[in-house]
Amino acid sequence: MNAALISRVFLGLVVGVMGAPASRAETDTQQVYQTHCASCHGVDRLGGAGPALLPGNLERLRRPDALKTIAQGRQATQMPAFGALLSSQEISALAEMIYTPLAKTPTWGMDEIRASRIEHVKAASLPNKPVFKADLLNLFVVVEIGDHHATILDGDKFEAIARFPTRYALHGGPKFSPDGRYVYFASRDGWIAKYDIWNLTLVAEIRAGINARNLAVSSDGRFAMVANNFPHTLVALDTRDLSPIRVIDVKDDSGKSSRVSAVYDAGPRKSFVAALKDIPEVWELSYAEISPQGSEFAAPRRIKLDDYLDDFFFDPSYEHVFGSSRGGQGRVVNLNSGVKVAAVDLPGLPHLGSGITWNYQGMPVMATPNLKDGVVSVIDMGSWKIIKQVPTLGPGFFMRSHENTPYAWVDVFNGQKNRDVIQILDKKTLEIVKELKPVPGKVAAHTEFTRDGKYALVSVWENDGELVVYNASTLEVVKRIKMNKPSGKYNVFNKITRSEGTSH
Ligand code: DHE
Repeated sequence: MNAALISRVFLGLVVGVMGAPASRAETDTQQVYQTHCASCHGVDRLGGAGPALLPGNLERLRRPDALKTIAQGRQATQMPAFGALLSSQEISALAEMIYTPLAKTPTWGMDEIRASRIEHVKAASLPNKPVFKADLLNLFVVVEIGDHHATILDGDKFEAIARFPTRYALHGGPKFSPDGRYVYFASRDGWIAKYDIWNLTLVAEIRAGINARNLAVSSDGRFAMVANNFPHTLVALDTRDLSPIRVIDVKDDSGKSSRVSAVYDAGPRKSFVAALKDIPEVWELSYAEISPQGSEFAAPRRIKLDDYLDDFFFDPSYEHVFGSSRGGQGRVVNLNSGVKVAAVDLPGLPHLGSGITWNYQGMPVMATPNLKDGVVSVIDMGSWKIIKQVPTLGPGFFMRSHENTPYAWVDVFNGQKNRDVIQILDKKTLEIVKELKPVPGKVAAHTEFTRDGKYALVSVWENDGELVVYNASTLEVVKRIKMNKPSGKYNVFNKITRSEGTSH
């Protein structure tokens, strides 16, 4: 953050605190914060080298864990232990403070976004030849959320080519440029990074929001679009150097603003499609034309709906979006006409974003795991009728398959029991045919296939975790690679070709 911005935000903080007279204890806690925390987390708690310490950004950190982190630090990060420096009362007061909203709502518009950009190296100055030997289309990017790193993995040898630090708490799938050379990451704190895989080099970073959901990269590779929870904006970036192009306020006709649940690239339509949490609309932002006036994304197309849709699945042509309202009925909307064409009653909380497709008895079907119920729903994409509810051992997050494999792999780690199991669904019979336990007693999650579909990689989602490589036909383990809470893994070929078995 630049000096002017720091002093402006600090002034805002002081005024905010003065606006509502602070108690002695609050003032003391502010002082403790400024002395020990501000240099990394920002004087304003908006983040810096360390993550933002705001209630919205900390939703996923339980308070007891926050106390523990302050007292004991975080292994393999720059977060030191304060247990010897601060009393337990001071630590509790700090924890209380970081879960309290700021007195003044912070601003994060074009000026702040532009000022945050760091160009580590000019992308064009880097050689157009990889600095290592491997099948460039069979690489994996593996996100390790235990210590906030990413690994570039050779998908033939299953060996790490590089491992590098990322921003705190990446979320959503990293996105690739169409040739697979660059990968773009988004962190929950709104940091977007561009990494050159061929040169194993971080190119640029920019903070597009204070609390982001995900990013999408256009199928022509020119633009990135960032979905923000806070502020209520979509932010368009130029992928060459991540410079910001436009900040789009997300509002309905009455001026009510909305969090953006996620944004997706609808490649065949040459547009981005955004899911909105608080207004019943779907937004489409076209990148079909290069505008000489630079007016890209100035006028999103707004499709008005009769309900909120915030989790999306697209059919392969991107003509239809199947959305769920997280608890309500699923709806299929034709993106050309903007008209709802079907309603689908799914139990629990379907995780449509993890849906996959295949051909079942001559018809294209999609299948989705369920965050709340132990079920995988298989749906005919012609009639949008449910073909089968396949019971699983518990609620799951992700499912994956590949054109060259007869099975879909389903995790079930979102419940209390059986979190160490991966279930294997036969795509022909729609029956579960096998259960795998990569490491008994340890959480198993998120599968991804090699480019040829011959091997499946599963995460053991623990700090002393591993990536377990299975032969996708025999279901035997062929290799185990130690990793620090590996979460998603992304195969370059499967992603850039939009394989039917992987999320997009
Ligand atoms: Fe995710 C993708 C939403 C919690 C790990 N998650 C996505 C996407 C959405 C989404 C909309 C698709 C965007 C994309 O890939 O570009 N996730 C949500 C939620 O609403 C939810 C339930 C609550 C929240 O706090 O945001 C949620 N997600 C989680 C987790 O708790 C997970 C398991 C751990 C974490 O890191 O936060 C998690 N989400 C992931 C991963 C992907 C993802 C690994 C990418 C999956 C992929 O294979 O493409």
